[in-house]
Amino acid sequence: MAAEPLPGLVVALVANFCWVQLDQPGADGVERLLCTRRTRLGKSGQSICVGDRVRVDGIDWQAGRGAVAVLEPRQGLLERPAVANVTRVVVVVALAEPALDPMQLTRFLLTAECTGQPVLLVLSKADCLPTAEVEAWLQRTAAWGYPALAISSRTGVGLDALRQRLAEPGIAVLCGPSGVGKSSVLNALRPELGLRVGAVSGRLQRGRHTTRHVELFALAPGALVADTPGFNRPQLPEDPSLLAGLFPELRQRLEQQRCRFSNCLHQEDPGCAMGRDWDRFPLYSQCLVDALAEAERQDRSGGRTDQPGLRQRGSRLEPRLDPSLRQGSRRRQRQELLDGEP
Ligand SMILES: Nc1nc2c(ncn2[C@@H]2O[C@H](COP(=O)(O)OP(=O)(O)OP(=O)(O)O)[C@@H](O)[C@H]2O)c(=O)[nH]1
Ligand SMILES: [Mg+2]
Ligand SMILES: [Zn+2]
Repeated sequence: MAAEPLPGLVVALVANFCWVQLDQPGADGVERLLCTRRTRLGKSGQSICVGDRVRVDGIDWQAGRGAVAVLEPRQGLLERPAVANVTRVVVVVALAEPALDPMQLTRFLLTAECTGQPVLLVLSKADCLPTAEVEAWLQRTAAWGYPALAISSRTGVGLDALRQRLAEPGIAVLCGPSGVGKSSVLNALRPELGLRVGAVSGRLQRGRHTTRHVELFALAPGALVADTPGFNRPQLPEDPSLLAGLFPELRQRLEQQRCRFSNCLHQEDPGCAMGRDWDRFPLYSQCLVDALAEAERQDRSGGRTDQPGLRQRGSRLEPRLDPSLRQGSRRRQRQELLDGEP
């Protein structure tokens, strides 16, 4: 009997299988099926992610098994941790144990911004830091454009506010370094989940990579939250010229005021509307240098074909100028003669 494939949501991946939560329970109230992937999905080059909408057929209700027959188009993708159809990215970093590292936090915020979805910043383990220091971090990150929530899974501080945000319909993803308390906060919000948590250890109080898989949990009707494995160093976007658009404070300033050159990289260039008088300027500059170095490395290994339109000079990046634009800047021409560059 060839029934219509049934719609559902991929809630977890396990080796070559995935767990699919059916939109409508089937025979005997079965809600979840362990599914194999059909080869034709593989041939079209598409790999299934948690958060994907799929259709399942070949169902054996008694064994609770089926096969993914159709992968529906995606709205958006968080690349790492891989989650499809994300509607909110919740970046979680600890205020202490492990200590908050502004560069690491910035890299997480950048991957979150890449999705184009709303980003919520959560500062965890508020019980580990004096209130004044927590307040200072809240003010600092608010100036970056992130009105953050300070929470503690231990004392319960901030959990009601977070619960409210996570109860909005859609798919929210908790992401951040290992050991910051992502699984702990889900346990605090829904104790029956009983997720595994692991103590931090070592001089840097690093986490132990306790969570191994991405998994979606329901916090309210229609509101799903993904717990994800922590990691330390998110990749930067492939195209370095996209970086500026991923810093909300830069984005906001540039909406009001324009730089002299439309391809300005905001590195203290003359006529730059941003200048250097903003907190994350050094972090932004470092990201730009790192992103370019990565792009060049990819270029050399033949990993990419597009040119980012930037070049490195010492520790600075400059746009590769269109020759017609170059004539506009005598100073730059002179400088280039001095540098021995074309
Ligand atoms: N003091 C304090 N400790 C906390 C808090 N939340 C979590 N912890 C502790 O931090 C450690 C790590 O917690 P986890 O929830 O496993 O962290 P995680 O972010 O899920 O880590 P990974 O799964 O490795 O990515 C555990 O020992 C928790 O008890 C908190 O609010 N305050
Ligand atoms: Mg965890
Ligand atoms: Zn500028």
